[in-house]
Amino acid sequence: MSVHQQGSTSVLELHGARTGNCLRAAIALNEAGLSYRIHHVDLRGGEQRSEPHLALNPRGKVPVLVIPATLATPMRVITQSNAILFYAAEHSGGRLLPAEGNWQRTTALEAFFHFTTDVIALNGAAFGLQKQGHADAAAELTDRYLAAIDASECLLSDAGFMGSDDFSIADIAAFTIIQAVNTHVAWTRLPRLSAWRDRIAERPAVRDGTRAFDKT
Ligand SMILES: N[C@@H](CCC(=O)N[C@@H](CS)C(=O)NCC(=O)O)C(=O)O
Repeated sequence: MSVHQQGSTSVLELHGARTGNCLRAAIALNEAGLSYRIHHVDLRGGEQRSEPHLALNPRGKVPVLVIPATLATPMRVITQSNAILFYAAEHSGGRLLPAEGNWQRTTALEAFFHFTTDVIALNGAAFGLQKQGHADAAAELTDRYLAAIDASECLLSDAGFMGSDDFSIADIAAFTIIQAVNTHVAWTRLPRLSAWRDRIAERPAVRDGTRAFDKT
């Protein structure tokens, strides 16, 4: 999506709150070495449905990444966390996703989609169903995404990353959802996944991204 400049900022702006989807975007921008400003959106207060926010994202969701205008391009807006991950990857000089034609890219994407479609999407749906009082359906989806997390140990490469030999957006997608549901994961039977999680958590860009929406 691109929108006309509203004349505000010359750095990237990440609009969001302390949720898994927003932390995923923040970690990716950090890992890519992109500087950005945080704009807190008060979800409890309904700010995501305010006029200024809807002007950026008519679907009333966060995260939203605002890319400032340049002489050559208008201001642009990205509204899906995983699209923000791809934007970060494109601007990371190859550090977050291997180049096209490299088999490692395919295996990284395989792991990335395992987490986005089989874990993150089901987690979001389970959350919505639970809120609407459909506890049984929510529990069924929860069992399915926890099983997908169990199964993800076999996606770890010998080098210890999700799907490929290097850190990538697959690790970011996996780490943020696993942290969000961490108390439900059967860690004792997942030693490699547990070691991977500890290693990813120690990365400075991950540590800083995890705190991006903390209010000091
Ligand atoms: N698929 C979207 C999901 C966005 C989403 O559901 N965001 C939640 C917070 S994590 C939100 O904005 N909730 C506020 C609401 O629905 O009112 C993404 O990955 O960005």
